[in-house]
Amino acid sequence: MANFSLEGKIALVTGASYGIGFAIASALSEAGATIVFNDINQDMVNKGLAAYTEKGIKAHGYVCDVTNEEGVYAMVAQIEKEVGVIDILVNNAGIIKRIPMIEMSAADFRQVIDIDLNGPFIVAKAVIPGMIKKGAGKIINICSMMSELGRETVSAYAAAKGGLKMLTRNIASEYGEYNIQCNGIGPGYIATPQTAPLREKQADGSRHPFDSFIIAKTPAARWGNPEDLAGPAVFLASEASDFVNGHILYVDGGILAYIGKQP
Ligand code: NAP
Ligand code: GCO
Repeated sequence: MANFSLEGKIALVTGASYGIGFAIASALSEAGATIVFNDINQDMVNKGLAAYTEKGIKAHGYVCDVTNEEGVYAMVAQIEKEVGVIDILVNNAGIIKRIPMIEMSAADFRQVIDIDLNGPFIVAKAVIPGMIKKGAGKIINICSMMSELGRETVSAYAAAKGGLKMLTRNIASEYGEYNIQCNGIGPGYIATPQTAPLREKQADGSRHPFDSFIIAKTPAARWGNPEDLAGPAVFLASEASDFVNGHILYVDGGILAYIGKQP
């Protein structure tokens, strides 16, 4: 039987006060890992800590912006002192800005790239030395359908998530020899605050057109839930995936395999 246990492991999940990060951290905890997470302000960290406590999880929360290199290094040093050396990193923190490309400012484009691509680079490079010393490590980058596909209004996000796919393959290439596995999870359309505007009911109570569009594009005929990512995350964080490296596991209810429902 493959070993899916995370007993004795320390997992850092970025931006995990709620949403996909929270669901992944909860699953890693259920598999035995000690959970550490960060968010950008104390209020969010407190909300996260309360949510973990409610689930019976003793998590460690830190205030840290993943784009602040000095701040990330300080956080990783503090985690090593207070909790231990990180075995598993989940680069989850991310934002999206839905703006038609020719109306988007370069500053907005840069901000998305900074959080969604530079952030994972910074946090990964801060934890890799500890993993090398330990002789093992797991990095999971949260990619997207937009690592493969484009669509109107998400140029910066697609550029960042496409880049994150290649950063994943590069980390696998560069540090695989140290027994570090770096893989991605590409969630399909998942019901979280990030996608709430795409699911808002119309004034007449009908579905948002994008909501109907996603149901028609998904063989599973539904949005995903953050919990749909639990099993794939535990797999990629555990010894069960020790020879899986540089892979993007799409958890999309079949979207990438499907041409879409005929009208
Ligand atoms: P979400 O609900 O918006 O949560 C994102 C989290 O990241 C929040 O806790 C947010 O904190 C945090 N964050 C943002 N900027 C940060 C920064 N600079 N430093 C630290 N933390 C930061 O998003 P989600 O839907 O759970 O998505 C999580 C990840 O999955 C993202 O990378 C997203 O792109 C990806 N994803 C989502 C979907 C989907 O359908 N929902 C699909 C594919 C991929 P604040 O709330 O304080 O800003
Ligand atoms: C959008 C969505 C997506 C999802 C997700 C898909 O506006 O198209 O927000 O980008 O969040 O990343 O996998």
